[in-house]
Amino acid sequence: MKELLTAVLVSVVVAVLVPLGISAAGTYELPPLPVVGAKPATSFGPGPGPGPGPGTVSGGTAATPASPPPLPAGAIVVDLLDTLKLNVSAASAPAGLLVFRADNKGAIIHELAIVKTDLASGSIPVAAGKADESKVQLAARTKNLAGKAIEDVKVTLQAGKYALICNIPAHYQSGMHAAFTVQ
Ligand SMILES: [Cu+2]
Repeated sequence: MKELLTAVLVSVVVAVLVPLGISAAGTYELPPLPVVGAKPATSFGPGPGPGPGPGTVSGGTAATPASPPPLPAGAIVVDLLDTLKLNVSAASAPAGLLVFRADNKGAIIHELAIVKTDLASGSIPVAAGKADESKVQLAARTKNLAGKAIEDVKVTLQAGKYALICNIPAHYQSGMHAAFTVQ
């Protein structure tokens, strides 16, 4: 009688515990924890969207800050776009120390090169798919900027005619240039 009672008790205990994930052997399987306040991992580099297109070059800057660094006072903002266009916030500036913010709004790699030339911005001779920089005077340039990356370039420019270009292969020819005058 006592043995029967024990058997019944064990059965009852097992019947109660097993559905809770507790085996008769006493091991306890953790149910999946509810994830509270989980945030997607901070992602760096190209986000969702169109993948790398033609002309993508490996390398470039890696990490992208979650929020852009403060815009330096008087900075000239140059938006670099995957449409292979380049938008400049000003067409001219007084001679002296200037700050250009190259802001890659796209997903593919771009750069900004500031070159001094009397040629129209779109008339620099092209060699091997790039503007021939031996035909102009390079004043400053950014690193290759990965998608969403930003770089501020400080450069002292004398008065004259300049061109702002992205010289990633094929980008210049496709329209990534703008005239800029320093007065
Ligand atoms: Cu470009």
